[in-house]
Amino acid sequence: MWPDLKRSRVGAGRFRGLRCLHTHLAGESLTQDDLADLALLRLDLMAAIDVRSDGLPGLVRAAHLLPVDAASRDADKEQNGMWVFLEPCAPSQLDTDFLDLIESLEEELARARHIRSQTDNRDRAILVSVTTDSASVAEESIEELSELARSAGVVVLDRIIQRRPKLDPRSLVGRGKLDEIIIRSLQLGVDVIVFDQNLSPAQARAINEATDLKIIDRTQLILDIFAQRAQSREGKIQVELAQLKYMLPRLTGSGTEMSRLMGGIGGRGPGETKLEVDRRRVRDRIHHLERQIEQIRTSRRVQRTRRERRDVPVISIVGYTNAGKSTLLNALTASSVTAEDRMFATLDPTSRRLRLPRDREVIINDTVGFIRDLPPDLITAFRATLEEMEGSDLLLHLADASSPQLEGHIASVEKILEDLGLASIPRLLVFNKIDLLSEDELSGLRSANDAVAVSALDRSTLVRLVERTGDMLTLAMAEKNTPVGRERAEQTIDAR
Ligand SMILES: Nc1nc2c(ncn2[C@@H]2O[C@H](COP(=O)(O)OP(=O)(O)OP(=O)(O)O)[C@@H](O)[C@H]2O)c(=O)[nH]1
Ligand SMILES: [Mg+2]
Repeated sequence: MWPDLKRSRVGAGRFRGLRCLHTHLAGESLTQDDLADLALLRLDLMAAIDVRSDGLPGLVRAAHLLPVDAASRDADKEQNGMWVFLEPCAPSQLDTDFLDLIESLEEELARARHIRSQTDNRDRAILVSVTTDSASVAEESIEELSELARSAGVVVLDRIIQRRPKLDPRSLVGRGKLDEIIIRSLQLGVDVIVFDQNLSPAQARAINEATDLKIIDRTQLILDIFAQRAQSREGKIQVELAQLKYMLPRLTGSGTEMSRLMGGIGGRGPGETKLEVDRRRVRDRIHHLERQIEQIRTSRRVQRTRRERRDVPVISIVGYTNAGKSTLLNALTASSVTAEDRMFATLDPTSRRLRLPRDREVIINDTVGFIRDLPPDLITAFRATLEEMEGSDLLLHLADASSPQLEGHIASVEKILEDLGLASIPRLLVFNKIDLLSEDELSGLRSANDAVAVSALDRSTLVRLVERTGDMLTLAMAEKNTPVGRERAEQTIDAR
């Protein structure tokens, strides 16, 4: 049994300062367990001395870890690059100066770290997805996770997919696999292990006990992106609330363990000092934030009523994250809202005025992007923002037609709209990014759906969209007023 080694020297770019010396009775070489301990505990050295049948010492077999530098890391994806075996020899012939050896290895380790921290201080991660489904489902899912990681500013060094008949309730992946993942992480020098599946508080705890590395799950990664993007006071309140709610049930330990749970990426959790207080203070903070959000909701409701009274129709562009919503808003209104090739670029939605044909003025909203399995805490926290969509007269559901996951994205968005009680608002499906499609793909898309196809990067493709939007709006507004109004509107449109 290993005694509790505490966290001494861990993370300092050094080995543990301990050598493990033990005996083997059957003359076997270092076992897989020996090597796993060497790696997991970051020991200086693991040595086994054979005990001969006459009781005298036989050969000494020893191994130590090898600092892996960036160059050899990619070239050598196998695990055997991790440790080095010393030539087995009799104890009397051991003439290695271990102190010397370890010191030079540590120097190399420190140098590698130094180089990397000077050139790139982004967090480096391994992504892990555990699935009971087919490998292709997991493959798609981990692809999206890696997009999320990239958007969070994390460098992905490796992806591991594990298929098992059922998820392990204790550690999700099972103990053996977990060791393998941790060793792989140490070998690559990663800072974070990101799980594609959400970890229960108990699983997060069990995994955290097994390693000193930072562990986060998909929800935390999404929360982290939101935390990075939040600009407005309102956005910040909403993100902090979501983070606190997610973390509250996970707050059990104290000290280092807790700050590790709280850390987020690059330490951007909801303020570590704020959190190194007890659960009661966290709960107080949650109540405080919830009250603030209530106030925001009330004042927004007032604004909305005022707007409705002025009778300016409202259109919201909704859709999966990165579909091109902000780009479309820019194209329609000649604005310059931030649009980037990363997920959740928009967190604080913008409204713009748009003049439709026949001089009709409308308000058009950009909105926060949706994603499959949006964390419930996030939905609750962002209610004030999401409610903005409630007052819309028309939703433009923008979908990235160039994505291989198009169908899945559309279904996710429709489900979320349903959950938010927005399914009854008239909705127009708009396919975006058609500039990336071939002629065949495009005509397939057109014939299969009663939808408009555009490229938000090319304003000339927007004519049809503006027309359809105007028509649907006319219908929607007429319906809002009287059935007769609707009939008349329909006739006008038909006549045209
Ligand atoms: N090729 C092509 N790229 C597009 C088109 N529309 C948008 N993009 C690109 O898609 C990326 C995402 O666009 P955004 O407008 O930020 O997407 P969004 O839906 O607002 O995304 P979030 O705010 O992150 O949810 C950007 O890199 C855009 O340049 C298009 O029609 N064609
Ligand atoms: Mg956007």
